Amino acid sequence: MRILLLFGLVAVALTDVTRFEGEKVFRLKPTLDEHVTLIKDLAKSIELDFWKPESPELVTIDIEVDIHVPAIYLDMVYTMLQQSDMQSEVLIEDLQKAVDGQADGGQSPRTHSYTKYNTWDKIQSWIASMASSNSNLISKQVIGNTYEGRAMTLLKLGKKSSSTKPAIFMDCGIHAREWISPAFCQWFVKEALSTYGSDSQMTSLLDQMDVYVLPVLNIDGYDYTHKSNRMWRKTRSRKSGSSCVGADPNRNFDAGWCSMGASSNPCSDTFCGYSPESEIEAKNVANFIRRNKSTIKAYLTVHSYSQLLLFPYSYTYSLAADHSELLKVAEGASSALRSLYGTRYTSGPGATTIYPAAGGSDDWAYDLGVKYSYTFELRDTGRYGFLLPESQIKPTCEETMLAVKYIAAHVQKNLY
Ligand code: DDK
Ligand code: ZN
Ligand code: ZN
Repeated sequence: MRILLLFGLVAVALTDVTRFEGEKVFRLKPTLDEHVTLIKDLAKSIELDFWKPESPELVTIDIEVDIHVPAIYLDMVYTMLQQSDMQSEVLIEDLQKAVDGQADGGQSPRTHSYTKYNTWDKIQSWIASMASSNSNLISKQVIGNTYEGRAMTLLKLGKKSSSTKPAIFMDCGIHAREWISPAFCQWFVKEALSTYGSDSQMTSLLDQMDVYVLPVLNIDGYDYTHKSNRMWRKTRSRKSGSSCVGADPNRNFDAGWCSMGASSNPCSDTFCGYSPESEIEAKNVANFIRRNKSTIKAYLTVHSYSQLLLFPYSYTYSLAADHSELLKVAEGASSALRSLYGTRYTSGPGATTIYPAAGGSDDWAYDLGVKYSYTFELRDTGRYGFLLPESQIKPTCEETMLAVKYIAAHVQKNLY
């Protein structure tokens, strides 16, 4: 009997997948201080999943607030909305339907695909095969392991050279649920390899510079979103004394750490961690960039959603020393992006364009001396949010390529 019970528990643990039947995503528009207070109070009393901004502490007046509400709290939220005069709309009627609808091509393919959201296992073997098939243009190196022991493999793109070349560093998948981000890093690697030699800009970029690509930074979290909870954001680190798992890797870098727009509550989605670089994934990336700080000229980090191109600072309202150049390049990159499908991006410093957020990788890299430091928030603006349909992977990646190439061209122009 005990044995049976044990087997039962193990079986439940192995198949414990969070489902979202009947759950909704609302967009609230707080226009009064009372609205803001109401949202924050609600977040204290019930379990809400903040999509935008990513935690209740970041809610302010006159911004859009997208929240995912579990079915059991729907009545409560409707009542609250009726009693206040806050404007609101339902973005997603049934979250489980949206999750299921994200893969619009039927069953998941056996093989890796650039127009699907690949699992970590598929991405891992894709990394291995990319690195072994194009040895004149690509190599790989492990920069450390994740909390759960997965190897963080960095791809280095660029024509082989006997001397050290200046480089651009790009990571994707800092946040687990932002699936379009790793899809973009994979797309970038494919495009770089397949257009080298035919596209003059890509050829000159990879002749003169190296581009380091980390396809998934938060691998443990990404794997968890495929296997257990699609809406997970943080790492998967555990600490004795807390029942809550993980920290926000984009609040864990040593840049005004945990001072504003981050939470010291281990259960929060914007938990800054127990100390700067307490998350091994952040530490591994920071160590690599520190070691190569003299060659790394640009740092790009890819997130979703909101269609923003952000640059320092987010931990302070002060403008970066290079503000006007960073803004000019961001605006150029945004208009290059828009030229393809008309997708509109907003650019500006993080603190005023999205929200104050200390401990971000972009601010950290910038203060280390990496001047061209940018955070992308890819499609969309909330219709699907994190559940961007696979049919949008291709257009999103195509347009984002134009922005990344625009920034790279500017970096290249300013090398010597
Ligand atoms: O980490 C965040 O909350 C978003 C991406 Se989901 C970016 C915030 C601005 C850049 C942080 N330095
Ligand atoms: Zn993110
Ligand atoms: Zn985001």
